Amino acid sequence: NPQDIGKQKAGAAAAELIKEGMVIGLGTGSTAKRLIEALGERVKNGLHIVGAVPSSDETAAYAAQYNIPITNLDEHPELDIYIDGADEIDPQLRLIKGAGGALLREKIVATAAKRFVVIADPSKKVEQLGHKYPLPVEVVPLAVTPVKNRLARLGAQVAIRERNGQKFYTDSHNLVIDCTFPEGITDPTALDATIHSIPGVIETGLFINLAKQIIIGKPDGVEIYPQ
Ligand code: DER
Repeated sequence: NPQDIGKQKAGAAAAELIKEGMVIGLGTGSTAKRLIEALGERVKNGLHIVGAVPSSDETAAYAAQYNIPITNLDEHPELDIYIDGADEIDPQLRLIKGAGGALLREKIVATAAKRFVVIADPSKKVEQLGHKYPLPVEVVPLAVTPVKNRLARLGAQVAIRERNGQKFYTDSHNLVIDCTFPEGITDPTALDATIHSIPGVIETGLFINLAKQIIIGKPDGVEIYPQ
């Protein structure tokens, strides 16, 4: 379908940004998988990268299938580029991420990169964050109930994320509270700071002042901005 074609085109375009000898970071999700596939093709055709830091165990396993050399932030604390998808992208390039549950490691790896490029289909572009996707908040399990209650007091509709009827645990063995703000998020920066001030909160899915460029893939081509 057009969305999948768009993701594939955005992933392929992003793979072209990866140059010989780079150390890169790989995102998590279906669009990131399109990048990994395209990069795998280039590696097969002789591109040599020093290594890729994955943002999840899932991505590490997927990249290994394409013979992309895996490394870590101890070996390479500074990356040339990080490429990942997003759930929502606003006009100021602020993001909601974390539908795939990898938000903590994604934000760690994104922050380690000189350049964070987001790849997405047009459905991810929004005027205001919070209307299409909930905001994921990663929480230490022992604190999940008081944190859930405090997030509710901020006006969020809150739910502890489950997968197949079980509580979902992240790669880092934390829980995720999905926060829905029915009116949208008017001040993402303030909300991020408020949520981070709650003891037991590890990370939020608000990515502010991180993404440098966005590649939007459509069936008829890609647009990258800002140039
Ligand atoms: O969970 C995540 O952060 C993913 O990167 C998400 O933001 C995008 O996933 P998708 O490419 O499968 O839509």
